[in-house]
Amino acid sequence: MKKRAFITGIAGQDGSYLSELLLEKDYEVYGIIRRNSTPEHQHSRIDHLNGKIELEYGDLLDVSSLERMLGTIKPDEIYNIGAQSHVRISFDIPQFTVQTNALGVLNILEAYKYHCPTARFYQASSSEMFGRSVDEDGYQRETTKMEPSSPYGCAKVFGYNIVRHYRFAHKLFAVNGILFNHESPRRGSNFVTNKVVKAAVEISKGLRDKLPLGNIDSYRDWGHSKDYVRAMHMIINHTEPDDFVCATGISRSVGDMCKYVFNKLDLDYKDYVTQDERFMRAEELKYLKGDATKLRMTFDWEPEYTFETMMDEMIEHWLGIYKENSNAMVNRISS
Ligand code: G4F
Repeated sequence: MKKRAFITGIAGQDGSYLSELLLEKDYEVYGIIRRNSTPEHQHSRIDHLNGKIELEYGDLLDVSSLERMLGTIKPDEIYNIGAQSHVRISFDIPQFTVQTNALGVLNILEAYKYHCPTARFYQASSSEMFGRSVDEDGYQRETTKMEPSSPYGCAKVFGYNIVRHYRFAHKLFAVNGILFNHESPRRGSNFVTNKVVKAAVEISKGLRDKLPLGNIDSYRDWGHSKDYVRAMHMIINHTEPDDFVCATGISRSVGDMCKYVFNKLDLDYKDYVTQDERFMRAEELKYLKGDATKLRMTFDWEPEYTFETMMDEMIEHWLGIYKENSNAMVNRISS
């Protein structure tokens, strides 16, 4: 019989790549999408999977929808990757963020415990949980103390801990993947990589002349979402339930990333990037760099993309969009 996977956040960047991976592995794939007033934008990342995956309306805050889905589907694997995933926006909507990213995890764990306790459960935990705490060697790893510094990070710490609690208290196969930043052409264009690539391409086409950003001196460890969903599948299929960091181990500043992208388009980012208070954070994490030794040693996991091949793919994506439609989505200010 085919394995069944249930994915929250299926319409997002990771949900779409994960669905593709699981379909390749011959899974039946189910997922929930949240009701949205502009449904045509909601499926854009999974339109190509139409007819291959099963979608229903649901929400991490709507326990009845979770119970109905888990009770009827009886999945073998549950991937909880739905969230309010934007760190800066979590300062604007802290209560919604905490409800979804913390209480939402508890809601789905309860439905899992009651309706399909023999399934395996993956929780999308985040490097934001470490916050301002960095080990002496400059890395963050599974043993690093957690000192989150955003409503998003605080909520993710709750999610991480409640998953571990359900593992130990109720003997459930519930695990955390602690993922550092991961990007792709499917990344929302209000996250910094895709915001920069989209704007740089627009500038190269003469469609705009400035790119307002927040802090360009912060460092991030950027990998590719496709590599990271492979890690999710390995983690949930381990011989025993455990938690793993997933990262490249290489950190670059936002400014370095801008330099790479603009150079590729024969531009100098310093001529276009401005600093805008709107995109600064009440508390910034200056330096994130992950140590994924445990993941690499346990599963032989290695990223297939480098920073350069990933950014090149994103640049090609936006160049392709503007080739097709020279006025596509210009000048939308994003967070
Ligand atoms: O792309 P970002 O918004 O990602 P951030 O905040 O690091 O969070 C992402 O990665 C986390 C894993 O570590 C996930 F848990 C989370 O869900 C999300 O996927 O910002 C990256 C850096 C930050 O330092 C930010 O301050 O870029 C800086 N930045 C500078 N200007 C900007 C901007 N970020 C955004 N979004 N927009 C700007 O204009």
